[in-house]
Amino acid sequence: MTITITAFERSPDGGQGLARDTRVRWALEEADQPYEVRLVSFRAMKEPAHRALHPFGQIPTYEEGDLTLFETGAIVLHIAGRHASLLPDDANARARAITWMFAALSTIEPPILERETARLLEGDKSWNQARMPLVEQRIRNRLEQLSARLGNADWLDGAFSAGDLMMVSVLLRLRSSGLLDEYPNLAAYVARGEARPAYKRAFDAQLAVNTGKPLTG
Ligand code: GTB
Repeated sequence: MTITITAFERSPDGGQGLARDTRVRWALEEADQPYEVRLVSFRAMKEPAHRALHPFGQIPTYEEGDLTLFETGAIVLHIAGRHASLLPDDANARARAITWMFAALSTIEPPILERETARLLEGDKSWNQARMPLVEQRIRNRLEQLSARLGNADWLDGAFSAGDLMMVSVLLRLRSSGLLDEYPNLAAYVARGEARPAYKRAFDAQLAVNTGKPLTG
């Protein structure tokens, strides 16, 4: 059955992998699942046809036959559930990998989003300069804890899983902040994720949409 996802017609980052369709594309590439992409404009995202797929008027969405999903956590979990390359068969290992997916979305991503909101939407407020160090410290606290847990391992719990896919996707949002570089094992962890052929295919496909250049090879 054809899988169709939605993505920005024009991403604010020019297709540098920050929009959340990247993690869905990455999961589909890891699972070797072909998919189609329907591009939507910011205006179309808020119209009834798209809101019927996504109540909050956002991307990405996922359609497969009569199934429609939104929320990248749910979408990646759905894809991963059918592919041992993303979620191990062993019940306990599978539950732990899912735990890391939730940790990425519920514990690590919120302070990172808070920083983005503070920068992009509150940069002109008089109190922004005083608040920013507090926001960044909250990120550092989480990175320090994550760094301690990862240690010298390649991935968070044995083999690469959907937990790593989600964690790397979330950490990537810190790329331009310099914060990740304060934790060399986390910076190396993210680089390992980005070096995966499936990630590269996902990244290139998103970039091609935004540059208008066709994919090669
Ligand atoms: N919790 C939802 C999920 O995980 O699926 C969040 C979905 C979401 O935030 N979607 C964003 C969106 O549709 C795109 S990814 N925004 C438009 C809107 O709300 O009107 C967030 C994003 C977008 C662009 C960049 N960038 O270019 O740097 C980074 C992150």
